[in-house]
Amino acid sequence: MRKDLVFATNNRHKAEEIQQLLGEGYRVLTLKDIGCDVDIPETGATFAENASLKSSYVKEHYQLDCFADDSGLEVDALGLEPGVYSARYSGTRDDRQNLELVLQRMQGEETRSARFRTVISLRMGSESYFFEGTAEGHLTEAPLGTEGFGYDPIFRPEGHERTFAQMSMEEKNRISHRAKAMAKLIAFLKEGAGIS
Ligand code: ITT
Repeated sequence: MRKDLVFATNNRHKAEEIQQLLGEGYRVLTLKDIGCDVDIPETGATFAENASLKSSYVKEHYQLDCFADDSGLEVDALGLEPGVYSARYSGTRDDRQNLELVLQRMQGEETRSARFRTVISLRMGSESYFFEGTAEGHLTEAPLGTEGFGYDPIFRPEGHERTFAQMSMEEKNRISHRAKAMAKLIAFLKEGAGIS
């Protein structure tokens, strides 16, 4: 039987990616699916705090077990920015403007190491759990590829010749930060905790 899981997100790309990772055994419900149209404030200073704010909001207002993630890009030469500000780095939610600002700030910079980081917060019953995943890589000089979202066109993962945006969703899902954090969440759920 398919289990319902609330994923506290408004980002349909992420919901699609995670549905694919979870497979047939689960049905991922988004905030829209449960009738929640609140833009839950992400005012934390860390990915864990922001993920927790989102999962706790659903738990407290809908009494549903829920998980939420917060992710972002950490660029070493920019002191780990954009970090928790990834979604609005340029002051807008426009992916193109955000990645252009990163490229602009990285102009002439030789140290181009960066990573995507995801932290998942799971609120189950009265318990709270965290799962983390990272994808190490380097920033390109210019955007390459049209798949994915966010900073995918400027991020080339370690050991690969192409950016995330030049990979299919399946290929990205094998190596991404979110996939790694999700794998830990799935392993935890399969250990028998279960979700009601
Ligand atoms: P929700 O908060 O509604 O879940 P969001 O778009 O804000 O959606 P995140 O907080 O997880 O998603 O991510 C913040 C930003 O970090 C996101 O808008 C992208 O710019 C970037 N980002 C996160 N994961 C990414 C990925 O896999 N590829 C490219 N960019 C990513």
